[in-house]
Amino acid sequence: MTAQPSQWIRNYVDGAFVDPVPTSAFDAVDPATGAVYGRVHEADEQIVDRAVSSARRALANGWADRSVADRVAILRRAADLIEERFDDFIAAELADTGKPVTQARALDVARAPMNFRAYADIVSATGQESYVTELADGRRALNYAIRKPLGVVAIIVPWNLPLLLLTWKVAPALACGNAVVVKPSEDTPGTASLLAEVLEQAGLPRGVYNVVHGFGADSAGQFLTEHPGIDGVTFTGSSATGTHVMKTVAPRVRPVSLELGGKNAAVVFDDVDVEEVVAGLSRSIFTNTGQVCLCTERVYIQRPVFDDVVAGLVENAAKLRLGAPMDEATTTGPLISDKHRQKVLGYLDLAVQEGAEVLCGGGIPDVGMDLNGGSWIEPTLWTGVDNTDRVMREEIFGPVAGLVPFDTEEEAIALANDTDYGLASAVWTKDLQRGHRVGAKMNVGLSWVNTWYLRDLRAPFGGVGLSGIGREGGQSSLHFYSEPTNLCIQL
Ligand code: NAD
Ligand code: 6OD
Repeated sequence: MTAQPSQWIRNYVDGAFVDPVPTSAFDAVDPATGAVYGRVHEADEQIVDRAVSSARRALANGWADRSVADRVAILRRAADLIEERFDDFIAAELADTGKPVTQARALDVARAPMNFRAYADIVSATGQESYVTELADGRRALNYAIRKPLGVVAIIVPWNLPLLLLTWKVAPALACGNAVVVKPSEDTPGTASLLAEVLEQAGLPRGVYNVVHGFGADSAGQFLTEHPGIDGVTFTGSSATGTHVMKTVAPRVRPVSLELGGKNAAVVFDDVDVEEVVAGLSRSIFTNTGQVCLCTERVYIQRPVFDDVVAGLVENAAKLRLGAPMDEATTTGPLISDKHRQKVLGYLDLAVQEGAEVLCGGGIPDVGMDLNGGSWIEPTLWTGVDNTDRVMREEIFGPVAGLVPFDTEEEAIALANDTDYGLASAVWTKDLQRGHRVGAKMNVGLSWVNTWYLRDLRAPFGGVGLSGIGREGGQSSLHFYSEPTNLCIQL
């Protein structure tokens, strides 16, 4: 028997929450305890269709033609309102993810108003291309581009940084005058519905923001991407699903932005301050329990400092505090679900079969009676692995990393680039010339030097290879979420 919901998480269509249908619903589970805390109304084909139609109507009713100043005012109000309801967003994010409150405050929820304000600033400050054309026969023309919204944009996001990644797409889409239908992950539905309340209060016209809940195949995700009323799809998630989404929209030749998985490398040269680097690497391996697409899962360390860096990482892993999300001392939460834990545990077993030496972790921790029903996993580090091992080639998406020694700069570059993915990398060195040189040779969308996950929202963000297609962020987002029309006026 299904647990009685203490809370309904509802679809939001045409400016109103849809009354839930108990027979068409699934459990919302708190991954820190494994307890069901609510029920989510799964959108059927009809609800998705109504959401897309209402988005189209909202465009026709004038949203697409509103001035930039009008749209920006709404984005700024939304940012203020998220801050006013900060604790509600924290509570929803923690219920869905079990992540530590300290992280949710500093990263996940903090980034939501930042995303809205950043795109309010970017769209306000952006002009249009224009050229005065002079032909050989003496004629002159003024060529300029006007940017129109794409139209109805489907936004599909994953569970790891739910609100951050949702607002990262919703803000530029609205800034450019689109109407959106968002499909959050089935594992983290809460904040997308809460955002609907905020956007309504901020004055967003009905139909401009719609939320449909559900799964991928044979559910809301598929209904949305197959819908003929969609003018573009922006997707963040796994490379396998991204490929599928791309195929689904291909027959209708719609723009697709894909932000996908990673198997990110860090390269540590022997001139570093070991303590500093160990702190940086510990962040890049273990943040959000390794469930950030940018997290490091492969670490290449120059031989003279190999033992010291490895020892420091193991020492830091032992200091991580797994615990209740609301406990201020907790550093590390659970994995998102037991399903995902089974996948990660499979890789922990595989690493041993592949000959890895397990330096720490490798299994399920005891986190105490109240929490043992959650999907907890031990932070795990390996040596004795190399790039031929599956655990060094496939994205695991957990708090794990393989540590490998190298001798020369060329070898390090080759090892880091020996992957089908290409999202992010981090190079650690005191030699800034080497930092520029090696950083530029990383075959990734985002190459950090002496830092990790330091973001400027104006910069292009995305990946190469299996890590995605296209860029979002700053002007790249404005390009994706709008279509230019070139007006050519003979003078
Ligand atoms: P996922 O691909 O399983 O799901 C992502 C979203 O797609 C979910 O909302 C899901 O319901 C939906 N979906 C699944 N099948 C679908 C289908 N057939 N049609 C339409 N929608 C469908 O990914 P996940 O497990 O939720 O997230 C983890 C993955 O996301 C990791 O690979 C991670 O690296 C990646 N990720 C990438 C970035 C980035 O910016 N590059 C950011 C965060 C996460
Ligand atoms: O910080 C961001 O803008 C961003 N898109 C982060 C993606 C993280 C992946 O898990």
